[in-house]
Amino acid sequence: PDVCVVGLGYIGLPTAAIVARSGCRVRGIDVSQKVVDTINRGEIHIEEVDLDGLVHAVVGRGLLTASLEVASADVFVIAVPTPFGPNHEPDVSYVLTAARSIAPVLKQGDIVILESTSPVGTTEQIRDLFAEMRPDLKIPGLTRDTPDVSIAYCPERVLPGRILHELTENDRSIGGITPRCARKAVGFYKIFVRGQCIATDARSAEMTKLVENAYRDVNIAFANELSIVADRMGLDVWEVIKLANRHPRVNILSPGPGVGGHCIAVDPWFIVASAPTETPLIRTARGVNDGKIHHVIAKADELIAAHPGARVAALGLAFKANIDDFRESPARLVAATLARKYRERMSIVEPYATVLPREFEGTGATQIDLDEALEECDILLVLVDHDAFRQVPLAERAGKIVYDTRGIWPDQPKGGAEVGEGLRLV
Ligand code: SAJ
Repeated sequence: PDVCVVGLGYIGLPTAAIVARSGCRVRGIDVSQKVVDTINRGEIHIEEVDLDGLVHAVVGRGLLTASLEVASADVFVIAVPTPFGPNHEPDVSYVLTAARSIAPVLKQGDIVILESTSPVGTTEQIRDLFAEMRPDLKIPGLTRDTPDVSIAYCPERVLPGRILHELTENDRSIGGITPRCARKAVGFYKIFVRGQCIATDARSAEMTKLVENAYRDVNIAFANELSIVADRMGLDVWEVIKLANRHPRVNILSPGPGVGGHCIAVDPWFIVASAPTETPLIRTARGVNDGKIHHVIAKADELIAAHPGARVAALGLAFKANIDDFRESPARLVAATLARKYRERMSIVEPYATVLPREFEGTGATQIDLDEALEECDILLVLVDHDAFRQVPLAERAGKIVYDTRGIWPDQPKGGAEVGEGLRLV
């Protein structure tokens, strides 16, 4: 089939490239001329392992082209952002705009699939929009006859840094507006997915995606709450979690400086918005994870203030390990808040950033490399568990004051709070 992927971001572009690799002709649509031009040159505007080579290859073979305009195709995949508003209410306007752009070119036999994380009911909104804009077509769910088009919801569940692998290997939940729609959409995913394609209804598939990320958020909140409790009780949370996880039915996740990224910290709110009074746990988990950021800021602030003149290195700005994605990153918020206060005393180590984000401008904080930090800084704040940090041997950090929010250095000696004596806070 000819495929049209609307939205060429972190999900749309890798999906477009993988579908093209399987031999389909793919037209990718984006609102940004710059993005369109970059892709048509065979280059990419986002960072993801091995994506550059793949895009270069499929553009070179003429299988993937990018454009500003939607055109006729057999399958349409919508992968545009669904942000939330000031009161955490989901904003599906990009999804509806994408659907509106598809409606005029829809023809009999076409399949339209929504992949964007969306509140329950959004796929039905697309159905209603098509019915309104195309009274000439038989729309599934609204006709007793065999419908002319198929409409389905299929969330992506790929992990940044492993997107190309997970796009083909993960199982997919594929929810049709009708069972026939689901079957048609499954047929499309089977072209490039090696994992199982499981057919369901659209509303269940929408909820499944939200539930997966809310599940993780709630579990990380448990770990983050434990870390604050352990801190208060003078216990090493990492030791306690390690031991508890020896129980065959316990698997506590890792505490950190908060939850970042564009999914786990966002999607739970979509469930809360649909059922505000029935979601005390999900809402509280969000509060715990956001609160952990401020706990880390307060604790780091206290530590730095207690050591006037000591030089501080913040290790990491990314939202998680080994990626160069700094959006919605707790580490970045912690480092920037401290940089505004401690200015020249603060240095930032981020091997995945060529320059510091804009909010560091004018703070006086500078970017240094890991070697310099280990030689020149007295206080090390571990904010991201990049492998490069994890691998620093004890000998190189023995005399440092360490605040290890990720638990990457369990062998760091606990000691007095004086510079040179060594101290490990968790
Ligand atoms: N984190 C912790 N402790 C942990 C695990 C994660 O503090 O034990 C933090 C990370 O440091 C990061 C945040 O949580 O700041 C999220 O990281 P992540 O690796 O858990 O997830 P994401 O946001 O990269 O991707 C998630 C994945 N969802 C699940 O694992 C249920 C991915 O499969 C989804 O496709 C993606 O969200 C998405 O797009 O929705």
